[in-house]
Amino acid sequence: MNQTAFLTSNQSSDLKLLSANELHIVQDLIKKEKQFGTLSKLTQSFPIRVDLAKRQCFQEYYHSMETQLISSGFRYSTLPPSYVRPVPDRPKLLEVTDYHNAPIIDLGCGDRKFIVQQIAQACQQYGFFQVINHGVARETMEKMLEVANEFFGLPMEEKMKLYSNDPSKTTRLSTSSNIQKEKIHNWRDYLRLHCYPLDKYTKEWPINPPSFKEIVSNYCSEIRQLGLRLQEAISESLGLDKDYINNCLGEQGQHMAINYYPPCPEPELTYGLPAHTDPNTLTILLQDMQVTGLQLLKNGKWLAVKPFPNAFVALSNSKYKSTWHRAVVNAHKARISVASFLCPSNTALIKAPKELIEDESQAIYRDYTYAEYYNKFWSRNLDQGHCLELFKNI
Ligand SMILES: O=C(O)CCC(=O)C(=O)O
Repeated sequence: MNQTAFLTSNQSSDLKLLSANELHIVQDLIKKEKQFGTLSKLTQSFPIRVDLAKRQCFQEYYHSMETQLISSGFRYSTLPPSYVRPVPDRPKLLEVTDYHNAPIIDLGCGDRKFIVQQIAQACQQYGFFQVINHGVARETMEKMLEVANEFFGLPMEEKMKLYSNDPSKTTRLSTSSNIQKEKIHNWRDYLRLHCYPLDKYTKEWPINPPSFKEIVSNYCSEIRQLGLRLQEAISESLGLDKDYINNCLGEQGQHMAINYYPPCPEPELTYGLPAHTDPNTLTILLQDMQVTGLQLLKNGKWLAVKPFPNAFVALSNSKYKSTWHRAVVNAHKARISVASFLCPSNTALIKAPKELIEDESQAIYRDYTYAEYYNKFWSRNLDQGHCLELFKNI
């Protein structure tokens, strides 16, 4: 039986309750049925309650728009085909074990030498570490996660005001990763903000929730202090002067991705974010305390990093490993993560410190400006291999 017949024969009285506009949306959805595999499930719920169906119709309607945000509150019962990964490229969740010895560094321990040693070890062996006693107030972290949740809970109309697929925009809400380039989408919506200098960018930021700007500005300032401190320690751990990295990267930019991964009907078929490395100096990740999702690659195996109370995950790039990481999704719960990225200034020339190589011919990568690297990164798919490979000396 086709959907129109199903609706008109069983639900004609209920459909009369819909306004002309709503009816139009329902009809439009029916026309789109072939495009959207979930519609049959949607229409099956019509006999239950027309108001529920109406709500779902609106949400599916928004989803059918060009933008495809998935934080609409609509609970899909199957994964839309454009999110389904081919079999060899699925997360194989049953094979993933916990990252038991994930390094945790106590920045408040008072022993600088020990901290620097631990950082050297973590960056060489793991490419990431967790930090505790990091100086960012617990309240700042909690409020950040709360306001992020509130933002993604806003009505679609409100969120859509910020929607853009243009990576050069300094404030934008988008979905998946690079929707214009990729073939298969990721189960994620994200709000991407430039955050430094704050007074240049906060005027573009969301005005809702009303507390957003204040809470997020505060969070960004505290994170920047932490990031610069970590880069000093990383510099020292490489045997360089503590200011070496901060000096050579110029007036560093700061970006933020507030990631929202809605409950996913079939988490084993897709990713929130597929395996990737980040295109910046340092990433400081605030994880949802309730829902795990971050996984890191170690010796060819994916390991899940459980959120550690009040800790941040720091992912480093350089002589040190640039860790492959990914985010998987949860069948029942939404997950939030907040990634803060410290980025070299656009004109900073990225090159191996001469203190670390005997002569220039040993440099594995050619020199490049950060602007060149960043543009290359966004011109490709997220999971297309490490962007740095393109800068290798031949
Ligand atoms: O959600 C996560 O745990 C990872 C986020 C991430 O990798 C990113 O935003 O680049």
